[in-house]
Amino acid sequence: MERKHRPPPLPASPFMPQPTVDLNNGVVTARLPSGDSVTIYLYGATVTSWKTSSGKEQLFVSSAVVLDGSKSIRGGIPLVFPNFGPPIKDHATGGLRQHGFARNAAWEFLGKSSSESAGDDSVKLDFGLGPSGLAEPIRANWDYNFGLVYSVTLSKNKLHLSLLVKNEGTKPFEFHALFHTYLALKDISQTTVHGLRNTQYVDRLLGDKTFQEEHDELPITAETDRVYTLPVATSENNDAALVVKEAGSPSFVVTSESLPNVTVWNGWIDKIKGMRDFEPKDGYKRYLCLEPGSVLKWNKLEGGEVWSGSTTYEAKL
Ligand code: TA6
Repeated sequence: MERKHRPPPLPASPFMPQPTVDLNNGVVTARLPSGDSVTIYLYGATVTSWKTSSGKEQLFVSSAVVLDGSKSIRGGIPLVFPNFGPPIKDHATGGLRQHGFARNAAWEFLGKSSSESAGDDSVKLDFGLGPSGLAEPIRANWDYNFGLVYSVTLSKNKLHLSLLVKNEGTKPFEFHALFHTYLALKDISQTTVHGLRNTQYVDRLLGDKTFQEEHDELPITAETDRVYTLPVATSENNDAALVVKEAGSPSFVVTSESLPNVTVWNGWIDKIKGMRDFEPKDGYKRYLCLEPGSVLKWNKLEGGEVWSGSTTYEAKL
């Protein structure tokens, strides 16, 4: 029986700190009571900072980064959609730029959500992009009615990224999607990637030929630009996790869902020397791009269909 004059629900305790989320001048910053924080530019919905409770920055951003919207952000986590790599001739994305338009587009902040428990330990930030967020020439070059919802969830020592793609129109379209994450390192020469052994990879530096990875701990000792195909998580290896190790200790654990590929990229000395917006030039020693995505085969959506893929980075140091 309904009680008369039921007291209002108790608010989350005023004494338990809550996550904070600010939006200023096109930049969203979220902070947890634990001190973990994340910063996202609406330009490209690019994550430019992820700090754990110790205050340690987990992402690499070039000190010559251009943040005025005139070019994609060099570092952090740029988004790649609808095409990975250089535009592909004779494909619907052939008129777009390298890595597509998502990282240069004006995304909308859709809002935040966090669990109601007092002293919450996570906050989810949602961003949206549709044809209206694209400059006319780009819309003309890829004339499909698409909808993207990109969610960034910050929790203690973890950053979860999820991209949902919807075909809002009737014409089917094909796309690639990838999180182009620049992980911050102390020293690339002390860094290895574990979890790729026996997987196949396309070597972008060797004519896109396919090889099998022999290393249990992959060292990065020269320019590296490889797209791996990961084993589908099974009951045996249900956590098909990748582990970035520094001096033998895990520094990042990376797990993904519905993303069959991961690109491992370090431009090394010469490639970085040629990048005007990449500074300092010895910065190649302090980053590794570990980029989960779905990029070796086109993903196809019929009208009304939806695709989603997600990745979780856990910082261990
Ligand atoms: O993901 C690796 C890669 O495709 C490399 O080939 C290199 O071009 C890198 O992306 C950076 O590309 P960007 O267009 O951001 O300069």
